[in-house]
Amino acid sequence: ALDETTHIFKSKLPDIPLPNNLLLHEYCFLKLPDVAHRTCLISAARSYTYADTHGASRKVAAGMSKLGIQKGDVVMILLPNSPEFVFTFMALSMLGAVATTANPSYTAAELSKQLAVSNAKLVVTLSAHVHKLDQQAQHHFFKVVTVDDPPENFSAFPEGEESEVPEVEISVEDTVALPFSSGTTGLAKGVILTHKSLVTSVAQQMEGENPHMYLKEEDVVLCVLPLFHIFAMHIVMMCGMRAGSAILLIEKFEMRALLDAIERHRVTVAILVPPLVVALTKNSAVEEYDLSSIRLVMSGAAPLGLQAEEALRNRLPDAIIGQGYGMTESGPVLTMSLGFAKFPFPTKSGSCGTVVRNAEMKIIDPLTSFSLPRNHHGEICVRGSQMMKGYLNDEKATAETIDADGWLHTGDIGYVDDDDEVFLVDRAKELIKFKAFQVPPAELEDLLRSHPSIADAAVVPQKDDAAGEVPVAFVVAFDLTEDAVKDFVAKQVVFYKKIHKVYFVDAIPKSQTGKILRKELRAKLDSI
Ligand code: AYL
Repeated sequence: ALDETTHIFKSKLPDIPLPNNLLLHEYCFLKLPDVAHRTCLISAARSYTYADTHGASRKVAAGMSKLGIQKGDVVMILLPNSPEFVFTFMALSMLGAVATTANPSYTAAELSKQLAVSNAKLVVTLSAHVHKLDQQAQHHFFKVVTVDDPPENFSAFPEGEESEVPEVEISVEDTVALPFSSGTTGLAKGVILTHKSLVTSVAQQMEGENPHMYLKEEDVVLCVLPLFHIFAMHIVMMCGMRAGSAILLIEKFEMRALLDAIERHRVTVAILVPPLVVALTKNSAVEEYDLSSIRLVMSGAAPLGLQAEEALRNRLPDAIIGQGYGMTESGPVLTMSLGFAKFPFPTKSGSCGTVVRNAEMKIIDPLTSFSLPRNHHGEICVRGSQMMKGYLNDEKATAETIDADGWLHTGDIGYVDDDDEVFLVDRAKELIKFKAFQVPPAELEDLLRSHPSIADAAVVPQKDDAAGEVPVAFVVAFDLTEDAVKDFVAKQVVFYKKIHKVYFVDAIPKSQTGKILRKELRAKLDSI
């Protein structure tokens, strides 16, 4: 049966009309008239109703407009989980401007790259981070505002009057978010997500007679994962607001504080990554708290071990537990557990869910590119209007990811079983995932090669119990110690990109076209 026939997989749920004529902020605030006085955001300092959140977003939109932010301008949001993150994001959507989000733990070098590539005009941040924003770097000028008291020579978070929000003509094809991702190969690139792609993606979860992911107004959704990453940005902020749920913003992860917040605010929906699932099952403090309010747990963004999944079921016997599988470029959700649906379907442990509605999925043979039937392993491809438009200013990388027929190639290896459930088995792309954080090997290789005593380098993942994977380096060097190599990298990157082990070699194995033979290096690691 392995011929050219196209085996296309669809959701078990019927396609629906998509509301993707709406702009993202209009869609996220669609329930405003009904839920105006319900809680939207809960932060340590205070809570905001939907009316408060909408009003504050409009005031920020007016303020940013006065600062000169116009349609199409890119603004970097460099904030921890906070109400101001949400206000700024929604304000940018209202202005037809673009939010590029970054990790506040990034180093100055990492930030200046993203600022330059995205051509950001403004950074919204905390005073603690302004020292990392080098306005001279790469000859790229941008303004900085802080949401707390600004240090000398910096400005405060702009707020105008709601009546001052300018009238802007915005198309659903315009970019609204520009998260960065390295995709299947190379350096981090700006991922162009339009109003249409994100509205489609939220609608794929939230709409229809049987929504694929059923959230209610009464739900309290945990936001402990960072909003700067597409996972929480999409499923917690956008889906949570569309549903009219309350969103509990956790600024900084600390186990006891988290457990206390879950208990105190009666969290019903917990969106997690695998290391947090493991923490919830292994940490003995968990037993001291009442977590019985949790009705749904979703894990995503990295592989969840079967043992961790089972242990969580034992810990929370009444909760629905399942996974979502996404990729920044795919807008982001590809599959989600149908156990989360309003009228749920039975699901199996280890499954990443079923492809979302109004989308197509196929599994292709990596060598022949022919599509494969059920139960055969191959590269997962997806197609639908939720996908990114492409990478910013990078036609080559875009063409390598989205083919001429509109299929997005994920670089993930998996299969679809007899019940339409998708299982991931491997990652064929370069990307390393430390916990659920992206580590692009190409970036670390460039950095290593910039060292005067390093002639060549390759970075690959090594399996790790705590982090899933950690980056390790093979280097061709003279007169260097392992610690010197590690320190050189550690000083210039965020904590999760640090090199954990260095192997000195005579040469990096490469193909005739000069591509690093990563499989060979990974096999070498397995034999060490
Ligand atoms: P990025 N299991 C295993 N690997 C996963 C899973 C999963 N459930 N989800 C994502 N990955 C890996 O761009 C996979 O290799 O987005 C994928 O190509 O940082 C890569 O992570 C993409 O990494 C959701 C559910 C968003 C998940 C996401 C994931 C966003 C991670 C929305 O509802």
